[in-house]
Amino acid sequence: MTENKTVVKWLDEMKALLCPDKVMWIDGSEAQLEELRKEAVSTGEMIKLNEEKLPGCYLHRTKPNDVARVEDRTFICTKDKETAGPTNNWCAPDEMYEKLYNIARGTYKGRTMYIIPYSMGPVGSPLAKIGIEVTDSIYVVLNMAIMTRVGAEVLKVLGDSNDWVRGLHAKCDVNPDDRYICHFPEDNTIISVNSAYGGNVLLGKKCFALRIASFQGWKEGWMAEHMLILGLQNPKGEVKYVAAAFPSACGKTNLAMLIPPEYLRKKGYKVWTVGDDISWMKIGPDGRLYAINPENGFFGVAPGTNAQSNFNALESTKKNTIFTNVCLNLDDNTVWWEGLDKNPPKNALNWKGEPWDYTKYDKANKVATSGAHPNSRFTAPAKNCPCISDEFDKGQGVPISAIIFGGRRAKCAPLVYQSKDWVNGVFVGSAMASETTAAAAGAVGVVRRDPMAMLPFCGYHMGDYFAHWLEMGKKLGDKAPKIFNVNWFRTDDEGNFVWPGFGDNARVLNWIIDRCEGKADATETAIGYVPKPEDIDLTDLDMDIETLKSILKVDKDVWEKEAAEIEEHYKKFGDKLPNELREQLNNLKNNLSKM
Ligand code: OXD
Ligand code: MN
Repeated sequence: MTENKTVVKWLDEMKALLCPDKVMWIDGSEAQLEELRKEAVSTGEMIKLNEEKLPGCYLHRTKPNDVARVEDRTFICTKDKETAGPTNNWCAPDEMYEKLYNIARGTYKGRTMYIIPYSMGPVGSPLAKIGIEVTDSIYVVLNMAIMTRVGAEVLKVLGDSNDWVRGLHAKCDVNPDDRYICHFPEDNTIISVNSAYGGNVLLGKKCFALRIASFQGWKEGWMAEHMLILGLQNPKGEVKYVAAAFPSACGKTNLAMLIPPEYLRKKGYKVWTVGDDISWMKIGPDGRLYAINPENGFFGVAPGTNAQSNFNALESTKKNTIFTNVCLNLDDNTVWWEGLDKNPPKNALNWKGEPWDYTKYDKANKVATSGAHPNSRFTAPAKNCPCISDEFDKGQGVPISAIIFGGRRAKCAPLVYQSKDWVNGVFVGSAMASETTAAAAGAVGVVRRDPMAMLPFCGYHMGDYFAHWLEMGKKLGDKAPKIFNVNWFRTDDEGNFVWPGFGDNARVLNWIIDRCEGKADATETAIGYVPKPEDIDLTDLDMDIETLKSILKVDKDVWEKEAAEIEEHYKKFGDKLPNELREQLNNLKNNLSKM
């Protein structure tokens, strides 16, 4: 399909290494994808679901040992260990190539090598980048065909260029002891072996669009971030765009597809989704920051998704979707997951494909007793989403007015606050943290620092990453987006969430946009600008202003402890920590001492 010499050479090397029986270029045509779906059904790799209720939908089950991303087996292999920094696993490239090639050698024997040319971002967009993934998995091909733009067009855009990311995926025998997800940012190369689970094998997503792309952005002067992008439309029909970074499992997909409460909808407010997980941002010709979603679909967590929590996500999964590790309802050949509705199927197979008895479900032991795996997923085309933005497919990107950070903090961060300026905002992002919940393994309430929600995804030294953020701020000057922090998860003395969250988060988004436009007032506090309580609209909400005040409060003792923890967190970065951030921490401590 191409005469690009760099592509041909690498593919020759891959064929010699992997020894496939057959080679197939993925051209992106519906006819070819349909053949592959049929083949996957015939071998049992996928199950065709009820064509009337879920047209074009399939179920796939991974091995029980292969159900999530594996951070402890994820490596950044740069020549110098220092380049990868203290937050990444590192191995010397030569050593890792040798190890991985030994693992992958000959493992495509008896299999087909699928070659997937794909674009991250609309094909031909000035913000897009190209990758080629080879894989021995039809599941990977079909997921990539949803999550990225795949096909011959991509190679036309690539032409003779060497600016493309090499991706080798080999299932091997899905042995967790030999599972590695490795990135060679200096060679634009990704190698993933012994897994067949989404986040480890759909190499366009976390591997390329975050780990490799963050490195590229650092070198080339742009940003690859773990952020949703949404447009908030006001009653005049104007749309303002925000990008928001939250750690995994803090509701990015829900915020991206939010439906405002009825009274705001009636006034004409609406949210348009541009992306739910990743944002690539570049300074545009007018000096503002423009963002695209490099993906073409949603790889969302199924459990908890329902018509109330996220109507738009649920709608997105109703056709042409691949479900992974959910529960199969044998009565009508549809799917189910915990939190979908209150009617678990009576005649069903669980995520492992075993007969499932819903009465035995035990919240304390979900993996063993649930119908769907807690990390089960849907891979749904973005164009299925009822609120997908008109801008989604346009390559020029959307201008970002505000950047929002956030996490789960029971007592610390207020519902929302605005940083004092860009540098202060970078400080807020660098100190971002989330508390573990009962849903995650390990102790409850443990604070995990996750700067800019990039801890598992930053492809280089995080000290350099903070410096890059500061550098971008200098370039943007007064055109820089305003930076905010939100916390939907403040709890009362009984441990109940105070803020209703979900659609009501639109009330907070409105304040954020008003601040960007200089239309709302605020109170300056030690940490930044906090809303005047009367500026958060509580119409139709069962909440009084005193309760709202309680979650806008900045508590001196809590924040002094927080500042001490940030100081500890900063030690990791050694002398790569930018001085500006050290100063910011000192300012915070000073401000608190005056409280
Ligand atoms: C994801 C994640 O899967 O952040 O998007 O873990
Ligand atoms: Mn994510």
